[in-house]
Amino acid sequence: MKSQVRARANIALVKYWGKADPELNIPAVGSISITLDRLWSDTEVEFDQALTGDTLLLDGGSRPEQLERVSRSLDLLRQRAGVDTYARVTSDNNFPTGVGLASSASGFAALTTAAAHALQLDLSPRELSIVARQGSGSAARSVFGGYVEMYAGSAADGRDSFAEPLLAADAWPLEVIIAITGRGEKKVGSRDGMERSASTSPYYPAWVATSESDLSAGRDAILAHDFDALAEIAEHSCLKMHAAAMANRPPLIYWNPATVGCMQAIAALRASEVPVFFTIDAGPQLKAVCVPGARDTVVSALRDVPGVIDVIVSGLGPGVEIL
Ligand code: 2P0
Repeated sequence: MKSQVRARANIALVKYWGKADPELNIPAVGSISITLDRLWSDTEVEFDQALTGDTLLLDGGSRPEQLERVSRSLDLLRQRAGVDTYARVTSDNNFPTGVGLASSASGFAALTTAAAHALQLDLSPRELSIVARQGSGSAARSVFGGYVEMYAGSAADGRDSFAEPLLAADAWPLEVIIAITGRGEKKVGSRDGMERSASTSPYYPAWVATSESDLSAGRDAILAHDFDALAEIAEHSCLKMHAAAMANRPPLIYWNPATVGCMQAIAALRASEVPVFFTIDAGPQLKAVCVPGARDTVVSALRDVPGVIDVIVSGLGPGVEIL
């Protein structure tokens, strides 16, 4: 009744922002991501009849505010297995939590896979993705490695809202350089931020209305290994998502001055024909995506931006692994 799983973080190149069904956590738009090899969550789940409730140890500390969400994911799998035993969950991230580095993606993908394995449920990767989605939308993508597409789906019960592989990591081995520009946990999480966009941002309807064409452009660029086309659509999707959030009431700005400095550094590199583009999630870190030959140039340009605290380099990685 015990299993340990490693799941990697992913970053979206065509972004998820907004929900069609907050209860079942069905996204309003599809998304396309890459799974990273250097950022992961190692999560152990042990079902134990001696427990009187689920317990959670995250990065060595108890996080009572996260426990309810974890228990809800465990409940989905307990129902399938027909058991009501509580579980001890221990999860460690090898990167900072809650700063816009997709810890909920790797965390819920690892939690779902470990719990299903511990309960000896024989779920397909697609079923795992559906269950992971209900913990965190982006977690549905971290079940898989390489380039991944998440479908919003249209079924009311969410059965067609899952991720699947689009292209293997080694078919087009891009690299990601993450510029850390702030270490504090964000004040407004993506869940609250996207719900506020849906209810208050005048740009949210346009965000949803243009998502299908962005997904199609992103998918085509990846399948054709067309770096310039991917750069264009990824930066557009990122800036459009942030524009929608900035127009929330109250406004939501995830960037700091160093985030903008990094964006300008990446724009300057691309103007001098270095194959690199940026994306930014619900936090101040900038993620630069480049071809392997441009890595050192990009690392050094980002290190020179005032306010950059650290730089993490990653390749593309695999999906969930049972340890
Ligand atoms: C993404 N983000 O596509 C977008 C871009 C953040 C910005 O997916 O509410 O933590 O748990 O489904 O998955 C982060 O949102 O949100 C996210 P929930 P999640 O990567």
